[in-house]
Amino acid sequence: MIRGLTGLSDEIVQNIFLYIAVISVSILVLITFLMIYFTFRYHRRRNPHPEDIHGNLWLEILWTVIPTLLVLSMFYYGWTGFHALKKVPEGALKVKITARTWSWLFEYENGLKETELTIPIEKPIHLQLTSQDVIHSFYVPAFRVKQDAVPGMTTSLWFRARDLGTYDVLCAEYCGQQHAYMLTKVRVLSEEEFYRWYEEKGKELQMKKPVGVPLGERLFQEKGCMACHSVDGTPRVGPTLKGLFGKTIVVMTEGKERQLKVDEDYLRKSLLEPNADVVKGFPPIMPSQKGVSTEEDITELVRYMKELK
Ligand code: HEC
Ligand SMILES: [Cu+2]
Repeated sequence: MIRGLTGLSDEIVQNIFLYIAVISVSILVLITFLMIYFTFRYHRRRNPHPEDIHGNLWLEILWTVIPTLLVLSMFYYGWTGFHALKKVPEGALKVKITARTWSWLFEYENGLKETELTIPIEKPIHLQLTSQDVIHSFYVPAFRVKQDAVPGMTTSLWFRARDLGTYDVLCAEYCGQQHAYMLTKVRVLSEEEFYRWYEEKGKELQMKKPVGVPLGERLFQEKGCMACHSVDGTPRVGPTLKGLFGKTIVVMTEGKERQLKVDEDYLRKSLLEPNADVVKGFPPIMPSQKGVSTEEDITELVRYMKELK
């Protein structure tokens, strides 16, 4: 058995990758060597009269059996490795991941919602993924894990971090214009530090008043609005929300152009039915908050946007 097959996901993937790479390279070297060797050995000058060979039983058995065994062994290690990656150890820390265009949301068992994944070292982490819109893929190269997030279903994944530090998270499934910027981090803390952080955040959550960042701004980040909207005037995929309230804008309503003055109702409608009035010059790609955000969250977001002077 390959070492580490029951251990960490990065070891499992690493070892199987190495195993397959070593076999592939050996075969490449062997075939290339034989090719060159035969070119000289059976050159026309040495073998002026070509000869037909009518079968060699042993040779044929060998070159059927050996590759079959090699390929089966790759399958065996791939299969058991896959199972090890799918079998979540007991006592794992559960985190739900929601992917959407173009950001990640991590939800802990105490209800805490974060846009970066913070985890304790050594502890197995059990991730359950889903998507709000299109297919995304959660990919952490440092841990050798990758799993699709598919709308309408839950997929799962586990891993364990062996070193402290911060690691990159990417989306590995092309999901539209800002796909390449669908980045975030995994922060690995010591167990003690992690639980301190976790409990502090949990307390803030219960007080319903996060310390530091105002609620509206926090929701704006948590719901991934900033993937498409800036609040400082720079245009992104969507219009900037700076100074939007009270402005007169041009929208397309059922294919017809019309002007309107941005009020509270319009802001609310923009969240719940983003495609009813599409801002002229922008694509109709904003995901609806219907069924995703609570009434209170919507109210808070609208209040936040009204104040973006
Ligand atoms: C995937 C990209 C994307 C995300 C995520 C997104 N939006 Fe949008 N949004 C757009 C685009 C594109 C438009 C312009 C087209 C339209 O009106 O549908 C828009 C329009 C708007 C408008 C109307 C703006 C105007 O100038 O009239 C508001 C308000 C708004 N979004 C708020 C939000 C909030 C709040 C969130 C987070 C809950 C959010 N958006 C998330 C892409 C996005
Ligand atoms: Cu994606």
